[in-house]
Amino acid sequence: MKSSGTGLAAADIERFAALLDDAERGAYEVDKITDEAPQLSQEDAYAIQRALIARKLARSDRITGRKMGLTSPAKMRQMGVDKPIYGCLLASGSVADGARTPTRGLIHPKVEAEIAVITGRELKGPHCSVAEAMAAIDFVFAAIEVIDSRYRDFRFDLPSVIADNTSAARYVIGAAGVRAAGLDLRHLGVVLEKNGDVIATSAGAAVLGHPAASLAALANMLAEEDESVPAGTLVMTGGCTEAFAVKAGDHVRVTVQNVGAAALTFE
Ligand code: OOG
Ligand code: MG
Repeated sequence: MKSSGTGLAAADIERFAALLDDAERGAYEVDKITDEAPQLSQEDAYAIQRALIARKLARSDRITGRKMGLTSPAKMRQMGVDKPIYGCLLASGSVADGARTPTRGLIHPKVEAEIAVITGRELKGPHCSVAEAMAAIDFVFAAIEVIDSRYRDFRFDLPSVIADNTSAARYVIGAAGVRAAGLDLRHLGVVLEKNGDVIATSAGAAVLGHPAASLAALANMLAEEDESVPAGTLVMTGGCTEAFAVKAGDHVRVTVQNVGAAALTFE
């Protein structure tokens, strides 16, 4: 039996979703899906991602927002993948600003400095422009994403990482955001610190030229699934810098100029 619109049998979609779900819950690495299914299309990959999310929702998890990934040159270069992707943020991954979070339960976590937004009106693709996306942003926050690929050695290709909910693991949204009106998101400086040392610097423009371009790209990609970005959606626009490995004891802080900061300690 084929599932509609994909080349993979429905049973295979479920099997790959279960493989990734189990790996995340058990905190162990697995071979990337394309090792077994080299022809995996992007469509198949998003079908696996949806099945993976459905498994989590069936255990009473909740979708808290969306995330974009591989939106900056630094990330694309680091991962050897050259196209933006999207995934879901889940309540189980939310960590309060300034809180401590265990590394136990993670495989090989890395942190990313991100700019997050909350939308004030619905955005619908496929022709959503950067200007429309900018006008739809109500609030802006500094954010940290903790990514944790379920794949061996954090190595993957585009379909495999899409299936794995774009390596999503945990995230921190700065406790205090600011209104977007009047902010020039392109030119905001972004500083990533680990244990008090600056380990990377960037600017909003690193994210597809403008963080709102990432939001527009999300709306345009979701249009392919007949979905929109509803008003009130939290969106992480993607790492502005490359990602950095972290271990227990590390303190991470992301500061976004004129916006605020987000911090997290691993234990
Ligand atoms: C994929 C997820 C990338 C980002 O912000 O670019 C991502 C990965 O690099 O593991 O979340
Ligand atoms: Mg990210």
